[in-house]
Amino acid sequence: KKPQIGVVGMAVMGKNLALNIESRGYTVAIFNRTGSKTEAVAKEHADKNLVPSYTIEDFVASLEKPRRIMMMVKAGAATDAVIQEILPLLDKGDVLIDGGNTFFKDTMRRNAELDKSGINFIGTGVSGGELGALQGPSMMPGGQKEAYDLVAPIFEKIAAKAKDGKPCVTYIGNNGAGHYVKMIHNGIEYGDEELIAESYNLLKNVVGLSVNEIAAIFSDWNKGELDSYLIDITADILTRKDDLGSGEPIVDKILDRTANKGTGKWSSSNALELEIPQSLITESVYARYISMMKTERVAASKVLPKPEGKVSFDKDSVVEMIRRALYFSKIMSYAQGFEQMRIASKHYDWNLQYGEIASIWREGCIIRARFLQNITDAYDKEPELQNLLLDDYFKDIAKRYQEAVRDLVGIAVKAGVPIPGFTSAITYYDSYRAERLPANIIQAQRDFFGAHTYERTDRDGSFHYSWYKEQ
Ligand code: NBP
Repeated sequence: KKPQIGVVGMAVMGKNLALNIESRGYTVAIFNRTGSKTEAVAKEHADKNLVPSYTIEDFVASLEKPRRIMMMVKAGAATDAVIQEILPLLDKGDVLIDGGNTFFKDTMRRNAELDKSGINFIGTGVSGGELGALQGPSMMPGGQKEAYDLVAPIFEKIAAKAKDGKPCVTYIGNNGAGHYVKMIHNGIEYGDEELIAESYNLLKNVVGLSVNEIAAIFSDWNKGELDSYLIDITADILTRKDDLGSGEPIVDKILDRTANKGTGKWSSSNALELEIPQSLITESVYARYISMMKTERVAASKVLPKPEGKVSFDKDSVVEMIRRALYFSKIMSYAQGFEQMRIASKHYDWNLQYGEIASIWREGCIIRARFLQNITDAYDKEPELQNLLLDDYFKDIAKRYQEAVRDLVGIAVKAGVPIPGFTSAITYYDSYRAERLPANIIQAQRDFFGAHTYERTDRDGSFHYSWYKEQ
């Protein structure tokens, strides 16, 4: 039987995705630039319906038509190189899929270029890491709708399934929409990770709890509204001991520097480009950057004074205060992420379905969490919802939890512990709900020094004040 789909790229993601597809009853063609990798996969899984090829020509020729080819190669130049090699071998109506972590504008460009030759191009976000690829990722495909329909049966089989049985994949929109939504997913992931790290820092260095005690707290939090993959693995991480034998928790041995692959930065730059407030993700990106300045921080820690006053708080209530602040701040982060998608959807003409997007993140991906159901419910109730905070459920959480965030921010600032995520969350909340911001002063300044004119509260039009005229 001819393979119904082919996978290019036999590194961990491509291999696991090919095995996942095969396990759902398909025959899968496999190819990798370095043939030995293809050979190793074929040998290791000789009992499976995998068809290895060692030239790109053989690989393309082996496939059922219209061909479905999924690329799982390094994003960027490698993806362009593979497209250039494959393109002359394809026929009109074939579907080329890029499952890499590609920048959405590259996908828009490739989609438009390939469309000229009648080749369909789908850019799909794939989240869930290597285990997700093998067992069921969350997938965010964008491109020609009719091309998506050709791969939908396969994608729906290989994707993770939510508790209601729905596959965690849905058509996102034209050209780069899928990779855009994956980019926002990754930005949100940065925010979630940062908020969890800040909570750990406060529990450890302000409350003074042990790593074991913090593990138990996270584990407990995971039973309630914070129930999510990232809280769950953090609880697990905190229970692990050093594998090099010191007997200490492994987290105490891990250096406090976090690199990044750039997807958080993409979300933030796009927010700046479209002029959308995206402070929590952006602060999370900055937090990673400042973490990388370890040598400078160590030197500064020796010369810059720390706060002198003592912080006082009620030990019994502070853990619940942190839990509330974490949930409140997570909601602010998602409110910003969905706001960004709403504005981008108009800007790039995608018609994104926000409830559907939240629903395909419920399982399979790194940000999977119980509260995504609340987001889906909010958009089911009101598809044109301006901001998540205006939904009754989220409004009620904000009402009940805001005090905890305010108290916690006070404690942390007094203690001198950085909380860029929590502070940006409460600042966003207070800015978004502010009837009047001090932007009148900025307008006046701009009109004063640059004659940029100003708008008035009591009549339409633009005005210029004679700042230099004697009163
Ligand atoms: P890598 O991102 O490490 O890429 C390695 C693959 O790219 C190999 O198959 C390699 O072939 C191929 N490749 C390169 Br590099 N340059 C090439 C070229 N010029 N022509 C043809 N092939 C080329 O693999 P990965 O970690 O499996 O990830 C694959 C994609 O999935 C990436 O875009 C990644 O960002 C994305 N992703 C990864 C994860 C994850 O958890 N790892 C999660 C979600 C998405 P070779 O063997 O001949 O060098």
